[in-house]
Amino acid sequence: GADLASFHSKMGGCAVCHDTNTVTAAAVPDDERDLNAKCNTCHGGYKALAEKSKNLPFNPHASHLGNINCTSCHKAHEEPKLACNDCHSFDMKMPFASKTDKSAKATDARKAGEGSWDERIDEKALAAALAAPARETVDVVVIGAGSTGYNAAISAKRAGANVLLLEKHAFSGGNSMLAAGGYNAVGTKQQAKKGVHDTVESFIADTMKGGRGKNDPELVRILAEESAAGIEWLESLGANMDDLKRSGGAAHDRTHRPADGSSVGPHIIDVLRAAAEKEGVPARVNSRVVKINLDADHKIESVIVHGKHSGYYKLAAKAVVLATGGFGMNNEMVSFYRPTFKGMTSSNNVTSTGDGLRMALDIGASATDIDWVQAHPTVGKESRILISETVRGVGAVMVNVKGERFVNELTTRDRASDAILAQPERSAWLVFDSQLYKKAKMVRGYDHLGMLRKADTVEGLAKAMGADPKTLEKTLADYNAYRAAGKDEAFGRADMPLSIDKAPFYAVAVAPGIHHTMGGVAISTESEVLDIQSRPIPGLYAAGEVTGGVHGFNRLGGNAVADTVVFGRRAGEHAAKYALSK
Ligand code: MEZ
Repeated sequence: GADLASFHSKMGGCAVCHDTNTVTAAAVPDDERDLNAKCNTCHGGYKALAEKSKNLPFNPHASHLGNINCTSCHKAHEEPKLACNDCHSFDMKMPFASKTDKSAKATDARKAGEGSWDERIDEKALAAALAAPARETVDVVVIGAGSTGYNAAISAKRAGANVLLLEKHAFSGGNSMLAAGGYNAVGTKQQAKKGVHDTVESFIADTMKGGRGKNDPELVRILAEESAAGIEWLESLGANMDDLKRSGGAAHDRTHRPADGSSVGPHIIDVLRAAAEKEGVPARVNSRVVKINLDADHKIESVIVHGKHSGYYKLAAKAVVLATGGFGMNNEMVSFYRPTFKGMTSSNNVTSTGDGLRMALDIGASATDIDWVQAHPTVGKESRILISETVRGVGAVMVNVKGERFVNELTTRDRASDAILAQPERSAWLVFDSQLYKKAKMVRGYDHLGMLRKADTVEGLAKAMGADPKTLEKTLADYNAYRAAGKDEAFGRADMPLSIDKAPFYAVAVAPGIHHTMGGVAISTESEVLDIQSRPIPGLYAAGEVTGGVHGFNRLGGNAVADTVVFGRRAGEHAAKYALSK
């Protein structure tokens, strides 16, 4: 058939791509790095490819996914897969798509909110792997290569452990890859430079208030106290977190982001991928953990991995760190735990399916706050693209279909989402002008994706939105006047950084979408996973969105990335300490 493998084999057989001694599928490592290196030998690296494809309508080699394996999309023996279409719907013909399925869109586009990761388990192969001896042994296995997993793995390695980082997807990054906003931290040099008088107590108070007081106060204190050290750690690995802004529910500017205005998630994932590589932390992709095994004393003994090429195998480990993220893309779990959100779109990566949570519950972990699911108020209407809180933070207002503001744009997400869902059309518009367009780089991305309406006058914009021009003109005039007077008389918005009066004017349609699952496994302050009697399961650690307790009823914007770094590092360090003591 006309696939990539047949094309290459005409140039000299299987050895063109595979080492001659590893031509069988079973001998191909799941991380496909050697294959990728072969691609690069002939085609150049990622940057060279981005240059070559720069004239395509969307440059697939310059996406926020960063430097991923070529084989993530160009699948030699299978149909190609445009990874972008996990979230987008680009109608782009991939080389070597079959005759019946010319566009990658048809293969990959997923309907809004349709958790579609195939997690079926081959029970026979699983039983065989369980019965067989371990194929490999390490001190610490970290499951999930998002920000939490990378932070845990690098920390465990630095603590002296032999570590393996496993990722079920074809490339690492997880949900962190989609984090747009920033990282909340208090006591940083960035805050000092800007003259922000923030305190740990204020961070804690905001987080507890945002979480409706349901958070675990000890975990919140750790998040706040270690937040600045987390920024320094990322900087020491090569990150830039120099831009500072305010997110919803925060009393101070404490959300740190890259100075060039780019999204925080792809930036830190790039940095963490490179750091892991440099420090010798192997990140094995295409490797899904399907089961965690305890020994007779209820201690961690091993995991069963389903490798794309290597099949089911046992990996012995003294400690496991769960860094598998939440379940926002698993419709079944969302419908069960939060029935009112059934079928709602989601801003999450396709990897957020709750598999880590289910594996932990299967071995006796206790769940906490499990029914608390967050809808982000501003996901692009009828899409899966998050319109970052940064857009409101930097200065956009939110109006209904008539063109009227109806909520404080910087209130907490649950309140903003409820306010939108109370509008008859259950959606809203974010409105801003050319000043914001220049300041918030991500907005240019939304423009590139065709999500913005644009006009030279407010009247023209209102018409493009289907709103009443006079109403929208009055709304913006009132807002600009409140800003000039330093007081939002209508909704008490505290921070109004920009006026909205410099043409051209823009609007983007938004509606709430599932964004974060606050509940998860219960953990101790040392990131140990607790059983139903609140005792640690020896050797099992967890951090990030798979855990519950840090965010309470509602997570504040910017606290998730902080969570991944602060608790990811803690989980890695404690797991290594435990493993090395055994
Ligand atoms: O922390 C988040 O979820 C966040 C800041 C999201 C966003 O709107 O950008």
